[in-house]
Amino acid sequence: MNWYTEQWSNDCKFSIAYDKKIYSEQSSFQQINFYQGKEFGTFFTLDGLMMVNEKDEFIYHDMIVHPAFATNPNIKKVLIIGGGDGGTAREVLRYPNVEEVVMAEIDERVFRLCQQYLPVTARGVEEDSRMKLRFEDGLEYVRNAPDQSFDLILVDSTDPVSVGEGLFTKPFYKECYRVLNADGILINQHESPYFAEYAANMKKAHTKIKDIFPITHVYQYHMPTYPSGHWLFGFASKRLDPLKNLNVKAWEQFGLKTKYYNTNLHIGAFGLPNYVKEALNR
Ligand code: AAT
Repeated sequence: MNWYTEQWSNDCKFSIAYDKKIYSEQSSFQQINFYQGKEFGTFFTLDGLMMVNEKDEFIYHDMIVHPAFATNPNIKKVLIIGGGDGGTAREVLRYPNVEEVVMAEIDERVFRLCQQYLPVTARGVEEDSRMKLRFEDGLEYVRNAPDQSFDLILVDSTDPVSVGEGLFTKPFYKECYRVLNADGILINQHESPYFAEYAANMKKAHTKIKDIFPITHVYQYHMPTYPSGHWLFGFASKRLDPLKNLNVKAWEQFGLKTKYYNTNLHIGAFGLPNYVKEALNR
């Protein structure tokens, strides 16, 4: 039996049995590996960390996309930063009102390999005429984007090491604020409260975002293959509040069938455990 093993903390490891290592490449940015196993199907890792697998990707991709659309059902222009597997774009493109989706992904190889090996997330994304693919650093992309040019920014990024580091900095969040319009929403990959290293990243991100956006929240979901299984997204905006402005009727009118998200869960997801509230000073 072959085992893919990931170090979750100094003293804790997580393993998945796999039948085949499908592909391996060192791109200009990171080590990309694809595996195939029985429990999670096909999965890929970047620099030895789980990114996406066929079995639990619906949880992450539902939760990064739908809470923002249930808060503002009129979102038309979306910027995805990272998200090279295509899963976030796939969910955004289900909304008929969306007119334009820019995906700024630093590593084109991730996208091309997912088109080949992970069609569950990548299929059909490039073919949608609303999609604009930009293979460049997300930080550079927002620096060069005009003021108030997006309704929604989704930061679907790796952890803040190597290429993902710039996406957890104050200058980046400031640029996001500038390029969002008055009803703009920023959702960001917000790490995890449980293991110390991830909790430190979570705290750093929240402190910086709180200094820039008037409305900030953190919401949780259960991600079986990410360290500890307890993972977070940040919600930041200029005006809209994900609880006060939640528009259940409008979201239900979209008629989307989702496997994880629903509007009751939306409300619950923003209720954080006490130790997380404390760590975030909320
Ligand atoms: N949809 C869930 C998958 C990911 S992958 C995150 C993507 O972010 C990768 O394709 C990576 O190449 C891209 N990325 C990293 N840094 C940058 C950057 N500076 N600009 C643009 N794209 C970037 C998220 C997994 C989350 C894992 C949590 N443990």
